[in-house]
Parts: sequence; structure tokens; C-alpha cells
Amino acid sequence: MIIRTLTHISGTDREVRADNWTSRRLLLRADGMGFSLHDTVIHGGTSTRMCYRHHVEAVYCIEGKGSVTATSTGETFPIEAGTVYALDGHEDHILTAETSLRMICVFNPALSGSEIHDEDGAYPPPEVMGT
Ligand code: 9YT
Repeated sequence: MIIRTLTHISGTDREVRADNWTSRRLLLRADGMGFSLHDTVIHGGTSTRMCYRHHVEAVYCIEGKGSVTATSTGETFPIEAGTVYALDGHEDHILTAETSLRMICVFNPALSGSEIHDEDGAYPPPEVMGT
């Protein structure tokens, strides 16, 4: 059994900061679960374009208000605590945080933890990460 807390992760390499978000990686590829589990805070007043070509991702909001827009259709869906969006089709999307959003994110395949977004807002596939 793996037991881990946000307190343990804080200040370690499992806490990853980008311009628009800070992500605490509770479970990563090395943990062998087949998915990764992240507690991510999207900073209020930001918009982030992402497109995970090599992963599916489910994102469950537990705090804050914002929206997600599917760039292919222009449709925008509101996000608040209790809303999940699941990118089952690797959709290109823009996540807008009106207030700070706290999101529980699950990636499959699991992230190894050292990925960075490319110019399209994607993470590289697992084979490129050598894990
Ligand atoms: C909601 C979302 O996908 N934000 C980007 C960061 C991601 N959750 C991560 O890398 O932990």
C-alpha cells in the first residue's frame, strides 16, 4: 500500500510549478498503478490551452469557478466544484480559471513526472520519457 499526503509532497520534485498552475503529483508512473493522480491548482485569472495527444485525462473540480472550451467546436462548459471533464478523445481545449481552481486529475498512461508541455500543450508519450 502507498500512503502519501500533500504535506509530504510539498517542496519535493512531486510539486511541479508552471506559469498558470501548480501540480502536486500524488501518484506517478513509478508507483505502478497504471495511471497518475494529481492535485492541481490552476491559478485564478488564467487561461491555458492543452491537447494531450498521447494521454486520456479526467479532471474533477473540487474548488473554484471557471470553464473549459473545446477549441474544435468553440463550445464552452462551466466548471465548479463537482464538475468533471474527461478528455476521452484527446481534445484540444482551453481551461479558464475565473477563480483559483483545484482540480483532481487522472492521466492514463501515467505521467512519469518530468514531462513538460510542448508548443501544442501536449505531454510526450511514455516511450519518449524512457519509462
Ligand atoms: C487540468 C490540467 O490538466 N492542468 C495541467 C496540469 C496537469 N494537471 C499536470 O501536469 O499535473
